[in-house]
Amino acid sequence: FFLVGISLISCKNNTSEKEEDKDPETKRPNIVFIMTDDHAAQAISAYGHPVSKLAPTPNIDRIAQNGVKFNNNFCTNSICGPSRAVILTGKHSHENGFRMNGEVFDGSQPTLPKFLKEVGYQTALVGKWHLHGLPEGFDHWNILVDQGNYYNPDFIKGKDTTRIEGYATDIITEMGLDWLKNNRDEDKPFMLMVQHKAPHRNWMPALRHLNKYDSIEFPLPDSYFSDHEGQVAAQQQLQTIYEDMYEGHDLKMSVEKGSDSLRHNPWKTDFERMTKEQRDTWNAAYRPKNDAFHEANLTGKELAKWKGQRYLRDYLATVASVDEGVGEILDYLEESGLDENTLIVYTTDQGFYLGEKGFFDKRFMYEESLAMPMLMQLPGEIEAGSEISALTQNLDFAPTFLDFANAEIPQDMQGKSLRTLMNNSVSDEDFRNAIYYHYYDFPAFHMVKRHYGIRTNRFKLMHFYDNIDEWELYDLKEDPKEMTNIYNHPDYAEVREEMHQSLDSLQEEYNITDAEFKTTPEEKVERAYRNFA
Ligand code: SGN
Ligand code: CA
Repeated sequence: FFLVGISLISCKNNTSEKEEDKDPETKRPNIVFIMTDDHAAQAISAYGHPVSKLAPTPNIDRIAQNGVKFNNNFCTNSICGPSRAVILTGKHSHENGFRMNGEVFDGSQPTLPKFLKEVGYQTALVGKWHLHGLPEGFDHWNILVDQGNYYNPDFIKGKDTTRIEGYATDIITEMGLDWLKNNRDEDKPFMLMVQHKAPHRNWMPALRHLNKYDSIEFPLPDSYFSDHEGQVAAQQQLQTIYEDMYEGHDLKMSVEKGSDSLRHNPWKTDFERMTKEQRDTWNAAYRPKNDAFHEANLTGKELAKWKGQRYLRDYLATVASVDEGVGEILDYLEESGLDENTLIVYTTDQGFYLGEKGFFDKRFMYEESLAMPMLMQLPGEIEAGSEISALTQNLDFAPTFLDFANAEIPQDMQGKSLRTLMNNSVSDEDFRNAIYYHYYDFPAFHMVKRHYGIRTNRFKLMHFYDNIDEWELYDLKEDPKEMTNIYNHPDYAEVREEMHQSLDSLQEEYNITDAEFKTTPEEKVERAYRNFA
């Protein structure tokens, strides 16, 4: 038995990657990873939210129909750069070193694309990167400068920065397709990452979609005018649609009737970089809507609701281009037969608010920003139309992809392969008891306080700290919208104790030391300056 074991192991080791991939039985799957920026689950019709029913995403939904929908997938730190760093490393922010936007990712550390290359995969990345520094571990990359712009964005490829005329979502889709069709080595399995800017702020739709949702009244959430009772950090944020959005830049409101000049618009470049033709088409679409707004003379809550409507219409119109792009990629994968052996993933870097609690943006550990939509398909491995309710995280992408590539999953990765869930060898309940979260980016845009916490299937405990010391506890079964903080409720004293214990043990498991909770006054000043200068 011992000898047989040895020979099996050595046989496996001697098999070269190419041999393995020549046999259709053992051929490792390709990976097409499509990630948007700030795409709320409420805006993906596969997730069934009322808003998405009025603005469906039929192509993104195809992935759920062909494969699996994860219903409890969460980020570890609800902000762009950190989420991307977690995806690349399979490690929490304190381990991969990228805690806040604006930091520089240490590209020399081991990452998913590097591990995949080692086992013979070809790796490519197009679109948003936002980790500062240049990508490492990719055979091919072409990335947006910083956050990227919707119109005529600048891309960095090697040493060159080039402005490409057109609409960012369409350009990035095209770049992904071009690589698939013309640039890859057909003898190797590959991972292609297609990473959109949309639907990130300031939600500028494509010219063909400027009027797409004008006739639709989207439902605003019940909590739109929340006063955040019992939620001190929420009372002090700056991400309330009707208080903090810039009327020009974000809401595209004009200064007066008949004018195309925008109200408050601090980042002029988003509009100034449009060509005259683009701008004319844009103005022709927005002028009548803005004129009607001026005529209506809205104030108070009516004005606040109008702003929510304008936001949702623009946001969902930017999603429309994403959905079309996903459709084009799926069509190509199907026509070429590649879909038979390609793990196709749709996700976004974190959740987002569509007016819940009055908010836009993300950052908070409340459900809307914590949740990350995640859909995957791979025929033969993933049952079509299935759903998984296990507690999963962006931490799990890297181990999952390495597992599919038959590569070793490094011991120090903190995520877990989701393959066991997809082949039903582990039940949803047994996969993970609780997820850990930690957000650090304060002071910064939107002024959401630093906080950390855990979420189980039923409860959520969070602690806001730094220049505040506030605990919140929610019973997600009784109060899924997290309106009532029950941290001090006597009926929940026992739950609170248990949650504290789980939090402590999870922090120990993830190697979290006291240093994680400290900020120096210099760091605070430096960050505040960097964000608001
Ligand atoms: C920009 C946005 C913010 C947003 C951050 C982070 N302002 O600064 O609203 O929170 O990005 O977003 S904008 O007016 O410049 O768009 S993230 O997705 O990159 O984390
Ligand atoms: Ca984001």
